[in-house]
Amino acid sequence: MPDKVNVCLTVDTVFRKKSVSLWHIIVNMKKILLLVLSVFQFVSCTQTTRSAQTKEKMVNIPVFSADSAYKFCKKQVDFGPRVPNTLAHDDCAVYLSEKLKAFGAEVVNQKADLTAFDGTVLKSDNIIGSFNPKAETRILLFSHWDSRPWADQDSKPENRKKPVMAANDGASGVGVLLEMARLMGKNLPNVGVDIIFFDSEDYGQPENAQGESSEDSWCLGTQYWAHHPHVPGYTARFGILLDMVGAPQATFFKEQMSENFAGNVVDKVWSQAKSLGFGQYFSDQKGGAITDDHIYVNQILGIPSIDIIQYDPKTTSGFGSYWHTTHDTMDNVDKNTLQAVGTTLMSVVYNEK
Ligand code: AHN
Ligand code: ZN
Repeated sequence: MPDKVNVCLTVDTVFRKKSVSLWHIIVNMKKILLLVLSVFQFVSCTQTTRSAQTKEKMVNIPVFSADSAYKFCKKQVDFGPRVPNTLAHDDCAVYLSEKLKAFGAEVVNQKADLTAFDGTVLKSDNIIGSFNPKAETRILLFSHWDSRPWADQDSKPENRKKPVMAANDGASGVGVLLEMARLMGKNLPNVGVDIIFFDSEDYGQPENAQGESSEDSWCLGTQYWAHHPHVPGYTARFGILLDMVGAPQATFFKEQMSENFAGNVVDKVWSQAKSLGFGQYFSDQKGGAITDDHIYVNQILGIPSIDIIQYDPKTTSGFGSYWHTTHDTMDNVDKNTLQAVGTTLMSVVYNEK
């Protein structure tokens, strides 16, 4: 904390210039003042902020803890698959809402009955946590928190009806956002921030299902919120979706629809990542177009939104080999990847004015 040391030296210099006849009083005052300043310095140093140079001035950015994000991720997975209409799902919803509240967010639980492609009514719960709720300028950060009910991409046919543990495909994004919420509650950013954990993203129609395939069978929670935002007339400067952000050595390619709708936001995030030394995760290569929660935020609400989503060129799906399989477990979540994503997003948010 060199800036705090500077404060002490300045005061010291000023006191040396005082009259000699007042020497004893000054020495005593100096001791008291230095004591007060060192207490202040100690308190400041415990805030664990990182300074970053922007074009205009230094900003203090709280330091993202990957250990903490990892724990938030594991806690969700420990409930079991968070498939809508299950106890694990409902227990996890309570956990997520309580966590956001404990971190100081204003929380809304947006419950809705949403009908899936197969007619199942999903008792859905979008969980919304707002920081600086009255601020007009807002940033939207979102992830889905539900688990896919079927591991339909599993290599073993006997696993394809089992639910997905969704460590990466669900819990990783939420874990990063919970850690950001923890830090934001202690040290508010300049702008308003809304964190939304969307439900019922992953109940989409399997490729081998009967009937016409429907892209809109995915992202049901987001579609509902976009039509019924928690605040009437809701808008935000931009939105960032985190989807599958925990795999070891994940690469995030520039997703096509993010580029089309919000190219400047892609540039903002990718250049921040690069300047922080995370260029190996945030690749400059173009990814394909992905139907994901950001599409509806862009199309329905007109909030320019991007998707940070793993692209794995080695697989035919383009997603990680664990995707929609029984292997989407904590073994596939890596703290280094969580660190890269979390640190980048903290810089993005704290540099907004
Ligand atoms: C489709 O598979 C159509 N979109 C991917 C959205 C998704 C599912 N993200 C995570 N799980
Ligand atoms: Zn999925």
